[in-house]
Amino acid sequence: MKIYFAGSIRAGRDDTPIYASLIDKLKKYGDVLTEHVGDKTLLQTGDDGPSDRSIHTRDMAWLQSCNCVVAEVTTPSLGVGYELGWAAALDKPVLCLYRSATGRMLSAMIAGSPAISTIYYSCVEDALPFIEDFIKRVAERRVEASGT
Ligand code: 6K6
Repeated sequence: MKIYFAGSIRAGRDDTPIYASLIDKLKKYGDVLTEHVGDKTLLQTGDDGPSDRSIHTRDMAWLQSCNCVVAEVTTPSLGVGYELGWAAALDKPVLCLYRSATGRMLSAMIAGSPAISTIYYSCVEDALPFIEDFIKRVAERRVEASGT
């Protein structure tokens, strides 16, 4: 199972510990292609990595090859929104995780998308049963698609 995890980078890194914890849990189910999203050394302003074009090319290839997308969307991010739009267009199963306690409201384009499942949670432990259920449904869909 190839899992694409999405979370804010240039839109702010305050939630990095939550991304790291979610990625750690997701690794139980397969390969997380975007483990770097939870890397606390990857800073919002960091510009010493690959070019933006190569980041886009690599991430789009991962998005196309993945079996599902899990996104932490509490910090609103243009890059994550872009990835979610592509994931929906590519017919990837998508799970969004949103911490409603922040007082902000999630974009209607995410919360209202029929192609995206959204769960509202307060801590990672609360989200785990929903993640497990989502991954189980993705695995079942893969089995059905392979005809076995
Ligand atoms: C590193 C430090 C500052 O900017 C960078 C760029 N590095 C990136 N490396 C890998 N993936 C990235 C990078 N920038 C954006 N992404 C992708 O977009 C990730 O998959 C995230 O899910 C999403 C974050 O978008 P922004 O708009 O918050 O950066």
